[in-house]
Amino acid sequence: MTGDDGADRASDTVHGLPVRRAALTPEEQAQLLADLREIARVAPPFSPMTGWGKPMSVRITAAGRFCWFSDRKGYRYIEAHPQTGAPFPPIPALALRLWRGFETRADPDCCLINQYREGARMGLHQDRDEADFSFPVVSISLGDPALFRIGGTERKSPTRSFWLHSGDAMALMGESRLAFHGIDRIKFGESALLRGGGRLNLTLRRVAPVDT
Ligand code: MD6
Ligand code: FE
Repeated sequence: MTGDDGADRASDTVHGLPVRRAALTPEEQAQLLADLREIARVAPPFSPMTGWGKPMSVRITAAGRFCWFSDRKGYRYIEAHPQTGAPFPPIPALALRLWRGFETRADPDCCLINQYREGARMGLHQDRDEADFSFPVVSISLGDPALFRIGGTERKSPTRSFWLHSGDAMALMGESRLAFHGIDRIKFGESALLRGGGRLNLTLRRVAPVDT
């Protein structure tokens, strides 16, 4: 049965996407947050430039081998922090556990960390710079609720949206792996997890091909 919010309780899907509500307990969310604070200490978040030369409203950093990066030359994955030149820290164990609930062939080699402060959003985009689209992109939300918009594989395809809450895990995989998606807005200050409000989103991916 599908309700007004697009949720199908029997199979845990929302608008056809696998969504695991409250995949992390409040204690696990606090642990993951502590892990992310340590990552941000050694790999400080930065605001990549958009194609139009304007900084993104979201700040990003990463764990794992790769981090997504964008400047006037375009976007790509990098293996060293743009300011410190250091490699990125290892992916937190709790994040790997959630990934393995969606994909067991190989672990991710990139955990992108997006930081939303008041007014931050993310425009409609596709994630298509990875080598093998048979691997999912797994998303983990922490902090304030976010209105996630999902469309089809063309920018003009119709879109639908639903709220992601702290502790939710979700994946773009199969049919939806190359769907356009974005974050319309954040209910700033609603969650007590982050002091001062805001949202953190982790997206786990496999950037490099898996050796067979
Ligand atoms: C966000 N998420 O939730 C942005 N990408 O802040 C994404 O861009 C995303 O949630 C690929 C797969 C799942 C996602
Ligand atoms: Fe994305």
